[in-house]
Amino acid sequence: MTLADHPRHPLLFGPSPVHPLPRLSEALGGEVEIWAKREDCNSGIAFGGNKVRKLEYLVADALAQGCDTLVSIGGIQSNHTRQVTGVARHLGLGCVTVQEGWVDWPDMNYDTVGNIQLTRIMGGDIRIDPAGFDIGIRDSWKAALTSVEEAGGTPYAIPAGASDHPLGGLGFANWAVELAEQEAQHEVFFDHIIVCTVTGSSHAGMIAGFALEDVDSLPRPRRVIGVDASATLDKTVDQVTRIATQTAERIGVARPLRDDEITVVVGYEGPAYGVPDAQTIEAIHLAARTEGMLTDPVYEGKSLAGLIGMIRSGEIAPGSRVMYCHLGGQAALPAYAGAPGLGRLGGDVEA
Ligand code: 5PA
Repeated sequence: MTLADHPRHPLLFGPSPVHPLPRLSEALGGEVEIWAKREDCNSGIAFGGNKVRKLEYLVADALAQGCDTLVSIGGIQSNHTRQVTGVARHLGLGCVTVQEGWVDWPDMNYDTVGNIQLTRIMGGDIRIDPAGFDIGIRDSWKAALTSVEEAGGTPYAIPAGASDHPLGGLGFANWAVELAEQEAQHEVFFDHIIVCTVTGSSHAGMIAGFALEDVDSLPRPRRVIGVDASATLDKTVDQVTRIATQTAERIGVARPLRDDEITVVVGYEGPAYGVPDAQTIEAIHLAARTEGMLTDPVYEGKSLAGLIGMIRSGEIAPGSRVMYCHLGGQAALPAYAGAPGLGRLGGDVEA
């Protein structure tokens, strides 16, 4: 089977935009050319984001099965559950989302603004659960699925981040194919791809998608670098490896993946999932103040910190051309308004 054999229900505007970030590149020494591919503005549904891209494949399956309610899980400020709820509304389906206490964050508005506010506006059936951060399968999610059945509905099960699902990697395998087309249009080649990784299927899908490329036809080797923002590294690496392998098989990659195709870097995850540190804030400020490109303190601020750190350390060598995959997430920013540098005055970390 190939990627094109999998039914896809279109939810995006089309290919997500790509563009250079010349002032950010300049601020980091001007020797590495940085571009962004913008999943944060990929769709008109609920502000878009990486999950809408993944859901193109999952909802095609849900509709084919005749399901009437999407059931998923995330934290209180989950971007994923906001996007699942938006997609359900767009399709005229019901939606139940379990929202756990993944982050112990002291903002008094944490559980009313941002993603959860948007999910409530869309009329989502939100089930709050106090359990802490875990990307695995949870009993509360199984209970939500059962409750839909008991009420006479037909649920479609979407795990955290739409990742640990047979079709979870397809959206970002398609991202890799789309990027190669955009490279041809712009006559450029990206030797580094930077992506935030937590539940793993954005990163894993790309690995599988790029594994379809004929390496000998590329001008230079391509490295896909996942920047961990889970702070539970072993679980994320395990999940990325598993989903990349399954997805590669599913789309017809005719060889096992090599170890060097699966790279997760650490050091940018901050003190815990959902908690920024000084490098996260500095990264958010730098992209915002050089390019007007906004990022959040849970995911993209951390992958951006990774990009900045690897350019400064020389791990991404002068002469490289980098594609920063912006996966969305800005809707969480109001929930962090009490943090110095993210709303409250002070906390400026100048580059
Ligand atoms: C998320 C995830 P993966 O989960 O595919 O690894 O992507 C990480 C990621 N950037 C990166 C943004 C903006 C994200 O929202 N978010 C989760 C959520 O519940 O929102 C799945 C964790």
